[in-house]
Amino acid sequence: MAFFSTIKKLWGGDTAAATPAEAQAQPGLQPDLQAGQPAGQEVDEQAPTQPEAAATNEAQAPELSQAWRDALATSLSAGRAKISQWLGILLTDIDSAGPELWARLRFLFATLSVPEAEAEAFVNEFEAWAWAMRLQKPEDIRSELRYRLILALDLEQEQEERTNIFKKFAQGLAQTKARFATGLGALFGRSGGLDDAFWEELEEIFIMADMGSEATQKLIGNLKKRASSMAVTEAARFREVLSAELEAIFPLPKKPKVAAAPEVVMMVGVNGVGKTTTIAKLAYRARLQGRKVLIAAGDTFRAAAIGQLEIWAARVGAGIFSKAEGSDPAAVAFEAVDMAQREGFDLVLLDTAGRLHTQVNLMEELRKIKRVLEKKHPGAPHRIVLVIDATTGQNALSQTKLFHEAVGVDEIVLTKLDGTAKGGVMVSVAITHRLPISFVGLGEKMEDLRPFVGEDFAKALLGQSR
Ligand SMILES: Nc1nc2c(ncn2[C@@H]2O[C@H](COP(=O)(O)OP(=O)(O)O)[C@@H](O)[C@H]2O)c(=O)[nH]1
Ligand SMILES: [Mg+2]
Repeated sequence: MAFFSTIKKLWGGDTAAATPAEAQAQPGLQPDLQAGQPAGQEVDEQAPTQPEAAATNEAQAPELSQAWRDALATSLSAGRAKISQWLGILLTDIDSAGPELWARLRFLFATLSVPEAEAEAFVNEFEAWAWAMRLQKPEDIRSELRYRLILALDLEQEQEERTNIFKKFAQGLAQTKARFATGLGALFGRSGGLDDAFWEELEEIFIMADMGSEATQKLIGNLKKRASSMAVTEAARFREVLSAELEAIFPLPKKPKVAAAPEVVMMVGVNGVGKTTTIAKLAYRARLQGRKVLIAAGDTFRAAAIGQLEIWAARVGAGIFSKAEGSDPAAVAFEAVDMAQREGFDLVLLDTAGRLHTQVNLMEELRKIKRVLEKKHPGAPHRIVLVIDATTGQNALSQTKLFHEAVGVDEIVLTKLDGTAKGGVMVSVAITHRLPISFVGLGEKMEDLRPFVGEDFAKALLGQSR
């Protein structure tokens, strides 16, 4: 889903880009490139819904030079979504977030025939963000604007952005890879065949990369089968086998069926793993995709947890539902969904406690929340997302077992992959529990939560390029 409701059709929603000729064949989809004036300009001047701030900006909007308009038009008419090129043009000679940038963004959106109200909302929200964050440095503006455009225009699956994410991913995995790759390099450099010594050494490398013994045994078993089916018998060709196996290990997250709004996502995980931060990042993503998000403060165990969520909600533009410290979390869940139904929210992200007096209490509490949600809103919770911290290595595995047995986990978000050598734990979680990893946390910034692609993970780990 894209924030700009009509725009993604321009690129077919996938890497297959519509050429200008193809777009022309579909009236209404072709950016108005030749006109010199953005499409919808007339509507612009008398849009009754325009917020006051925007109207003021419009009045003082600087003239955009013809050369600049031409450069943008040429880039857009290339027929592919080239976000870095557009950004380069948008930000040429821009050194602060101000009227010139807003005018350029409005022109870009109008040229792409983005619905007027949605374009205005984008510009106003970005302006408010830049102001609130006091982030005026060109590199901060660029990175935030890029993320917002990618999500609003639904470009995350485009070739360029996938390569970009892959680079970040490879950086985040650098330490895991270092531990993994040195041993593998030596092993694959050997001239011999796949004898016992080979398998033993491989096993040791997996254990060292924090895969754990159970998962390692399974992986070795799979690799033996795969090597024989691929007819690979020598160490020098084993990289292909490992790469294929790693790519196949990760199940894809299921798309939840949401019969009636809101979609309810229950976030679980022990304290400190990054649950609250991840809720904020997910809320932010969903907001930039044009969804109305309600965050529910179900961790009523600590007052600080409620306060932290309230601040995040305000910062990312989400609604918040909270009750006093010590309230029944199941009541929070119930009332939050009630509020979401009444007020037309698309998505509810429910935070939960990560620590109670005993583990039994915590699991009981989570089961109760789940039951209450099921009763209140058929289909809910649509997803139970377990957040785990990659730096905890093998602990991640026991946490997955605990939560999965108690409430049934649908998918995993793995945080703090940046700066750990223990990324191998992803493989053991995937092999042991057959659970999909939907997102990975590659840092503390909002844009550092990115969709996980198993194939890219395998390539990054083995030092291959996309
Ligand atoms: N480096 C890094 N830090 C993270 C990531 N995700 C969360 N954190 C940090 O982990 C700490 C704990 O996060 P919090 O969301 O409060 O954890 P919670 O107790 O599970 O809710 C905070 O300092 C976060 O900034 C990540 O992907 N990378
Ligand atoms: Mg928390």
